[in-house]
Amino acid sequence: MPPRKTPSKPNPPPPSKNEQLEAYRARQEDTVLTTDQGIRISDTDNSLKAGLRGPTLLEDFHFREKMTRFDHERIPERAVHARGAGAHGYFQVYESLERYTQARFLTDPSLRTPVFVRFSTVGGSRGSADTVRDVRGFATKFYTPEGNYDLVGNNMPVFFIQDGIKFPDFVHSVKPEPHNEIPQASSAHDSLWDFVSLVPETAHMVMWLMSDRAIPRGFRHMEGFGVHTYRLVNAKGKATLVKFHWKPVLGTHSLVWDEAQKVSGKDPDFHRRDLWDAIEQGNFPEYELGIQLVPEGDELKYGFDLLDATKLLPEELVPVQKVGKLVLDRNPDNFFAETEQVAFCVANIVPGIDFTNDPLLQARIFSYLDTQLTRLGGPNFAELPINKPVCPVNNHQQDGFGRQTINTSRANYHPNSLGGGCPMLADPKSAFVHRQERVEGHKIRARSGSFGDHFSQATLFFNSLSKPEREHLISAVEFEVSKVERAEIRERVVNQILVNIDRQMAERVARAVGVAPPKPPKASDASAGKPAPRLKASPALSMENTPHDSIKTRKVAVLVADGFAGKELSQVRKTLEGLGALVEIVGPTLAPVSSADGSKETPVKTFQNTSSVLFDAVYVPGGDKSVTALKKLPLAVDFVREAYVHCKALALSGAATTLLDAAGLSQPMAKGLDDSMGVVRSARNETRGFGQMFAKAIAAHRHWVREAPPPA
Ligand code: HDD
Repeated sequence: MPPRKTPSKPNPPPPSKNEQLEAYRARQEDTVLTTDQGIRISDTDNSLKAGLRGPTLLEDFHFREKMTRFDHERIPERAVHARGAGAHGYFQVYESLERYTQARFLTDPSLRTPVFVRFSTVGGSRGSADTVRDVRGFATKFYTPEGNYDLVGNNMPVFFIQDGIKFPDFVHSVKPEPHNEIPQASSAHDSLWDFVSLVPETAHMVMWLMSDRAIPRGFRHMEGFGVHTYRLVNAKGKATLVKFHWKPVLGTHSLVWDEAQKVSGKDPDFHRRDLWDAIEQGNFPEYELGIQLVPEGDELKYGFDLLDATKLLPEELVPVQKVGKLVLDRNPDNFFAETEQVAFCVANIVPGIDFTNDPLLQARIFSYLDTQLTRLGGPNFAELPINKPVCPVNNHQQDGFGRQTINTSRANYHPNSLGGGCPMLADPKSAFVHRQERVEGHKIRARSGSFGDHFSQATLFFNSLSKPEREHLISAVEFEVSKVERAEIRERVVNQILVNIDRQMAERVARAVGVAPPKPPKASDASAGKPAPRLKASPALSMENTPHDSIKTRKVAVLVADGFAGKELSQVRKTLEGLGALVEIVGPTLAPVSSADGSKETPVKTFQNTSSVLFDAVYVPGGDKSVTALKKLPLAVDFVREAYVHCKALALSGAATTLLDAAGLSQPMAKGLDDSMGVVRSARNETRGFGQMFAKAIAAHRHWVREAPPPA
């Protein structure tokens, strides 16, 4: 029988991802302990021995199974992005994008496509801290009715290198050094800066890495980018170039470096916990999908090559259109089964989306499946519940380690007549068909001249930052490069890279890291050949220009001891909670504290077990007795001082205003800083307008003006 071309009956509608996962969930309530083979076990605390004090017997299959399973519990961690946290959710497009793409999840506004998202740091190992200076991964698996689509992006829109063949070199340089495996999860060391100083195409991404984007407040407060230029392809085969963005509804916010370093010790799970808690509390993180569309053929129209992943497409040149929403509404049931075993792959695309010839993307198309063969122990990892598509999977790929599916057909080849020609070839209209593209050229190992400008966009990024953001970036470069032991590398960073981005920055860094300042420019300098910029600045690149209008889910610490102003606290709390903030009482111990008017509050944290770096804002209600007690507690005074130094919103009323003295802050305050700088004070224990003013200060996120030297 000749193979039939199209199936006679349509595929049944796919189950939801959650329904599909339900079939795999093993609930252990009211169960009895068994071996892997189902044999009931009545003692798992004593091994089988020859005599009470005798040796353990080989015959003890329960001991051997328990031990051997434990011995093999670990799998290789990801070569990069080893540390991460995941969540389930859904994506829904606002309006059909059928003009541009035939992908169902982008054309059917009634469809809620299930997703699994994994956020990550890049360089650190699985147990490293969350708030290190690093790029963050933002990988999304869409379980679409047409198969899995993975958008494997980062929280920065560009990358370190232009051609994937340099990925192993770059990653080796940023990872801990090979002789002593130091430093963990940090780019502040010789080998990374050695690489950077020798590979100028890294310049733009290094600026992003040194910016506050590399220390996000949380996964819920960062943008995501597909980085590469992809193609959308509509049903007629017409293609449009596209750049993908994720815009967090809460705005894009960062920590400050001193704070980030302290959080690494106080709560290494800071970002993971923040994501988990938000979802458990029903505060579902939301991001809008943005697209920038460019007609095919315009790859070179903007003064750089859209195939070059070290370049971004400024939003001022091509606006980002918001086309749909991603909502993360369910935590995983099991970290290993879901977050650790999820396998993202840039090659997983669906009809309606296609690749471009970006050489970084082309390498990625190979690398992900390849690495997963080792990490997940063989080729059947797509059958793991978290990776399994919700649509039917039928092919002749069988066998291999860990095969789950029991294929019942006698025919495992194509074409066949024994299996009635099944699985049959799909109608090209519903199949993924690579878009035809004319390619012509010499076989050549070289880089296109259109990839040649490495500094213009590094400068554009630097110039687009607000002054405080720029100052933070310069301090970050000073910090990192000062950690480089070899003077010749520090010198090369200044003279080969930084000076081509911004001369003043290079001069400042040179001073800070003890190398000679850059020489005056010569006509032959790389910067001298920089094309004239189309834009002097791209305001969209500054985090200051993202939403700062909400205090939703912001964490506010309320510092109390016996005798606090109870009525005031409850009114301020009502205002803050009404606006969506999360208020936590911090006291000397976990024992209830009494207010001056007799009401009670039970602290959920103590000065010993928490710290201001774990909160967005700090409020100290009045009450003479309470404030006198707090002043005697160095940890409480530090709480206020650190919140001030990290530019967080502070609210102090009544006697609490004197805490500024105790924290050594009265001088800068007296020298011209006032309520508009995020320190909201009220001489009396009054609440009218006070909570509202405090909320406004929290929504501003940080009050950088406090970083400036106090006015003379
Ligand atoms: Fe990659 C993981 C993002 C370039 C090779 N990458 C990985 C993850 C993210 C990214 C988010 C973690 C996915 C997860 O949570 O499991 N990678 C990027 C971005 C890049 C990029 C945005 C540039 C635009 N990556 C890149 C190149 C290569 C790789 C050029 C190799 C040629 N990436 C890998 C990998 C990883 C990976 C080694 C490690 C674990 C994995 O894939 O599954 O294959």
